[in-house]
Amino acid sequence: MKYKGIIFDLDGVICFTDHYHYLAWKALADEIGVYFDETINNRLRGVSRMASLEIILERSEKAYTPAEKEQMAEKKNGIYRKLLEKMTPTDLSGEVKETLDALRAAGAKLAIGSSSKNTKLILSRIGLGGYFDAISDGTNITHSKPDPEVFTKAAEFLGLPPQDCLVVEDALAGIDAAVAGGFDGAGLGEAASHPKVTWPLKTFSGLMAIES
Ligand code: B16
Ligand code: MG
Repeated sequence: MKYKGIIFDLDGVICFTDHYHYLAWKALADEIGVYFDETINNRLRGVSRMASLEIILERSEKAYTPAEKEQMAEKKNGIYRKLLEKMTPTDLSGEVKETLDALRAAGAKLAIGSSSKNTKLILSRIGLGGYFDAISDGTNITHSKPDPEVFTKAAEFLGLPPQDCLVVEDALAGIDAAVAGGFDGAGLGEAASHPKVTWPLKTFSGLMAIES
């Protein structure tokens, strides 16, 4: 086995909560009269909740106080969490589950490295509560991607140095974070085209080819 540990991003890699993020931000943006679309939403991948709000407010003519911003972020999170209630274990694809099981059977330790503060809720909705050997998420970091903290912590929780771990990401900011932390990175979606990605992937199960 090439890597002793594999650290997976959540949104856009293990499951597809990105559309729910979009719907929740769109509802907030419409309410405050700010233009927002799927292209702007792409810039929010892997970016923390408050940093995402700042990106949305780039198009706002009105300036908001920190307290108002907190309120807006909380409102978005309420809408988002309501949407997460729709998720069930059928939202975990067979391809993802079978690949995770096969990587574990081959001896790899598996961790989550996600910016989301809703990570544990999402994992339990899709039937993966308790599945991972370690979880590093938005609740244990002070700097979000492209800072490597979320992955450095995940490796620490696994008891492995970064050079023994692979990071799997869908966001450009996520691959930047992996590189900054000294990790090899596997990229899905737009992250596959990052100039510094170690392994560009077409599908999640493509991970098996790296590991064999
Ligand atoms: P929350 P990831 C990220 O998840 C999302 O891609 C990003 O859009 C979101 O703003 C961020 O989590 C924070 O999420 O509001 O639930 O704390 O891709 O790092 O798994
Ligand atoms: Mg992601």
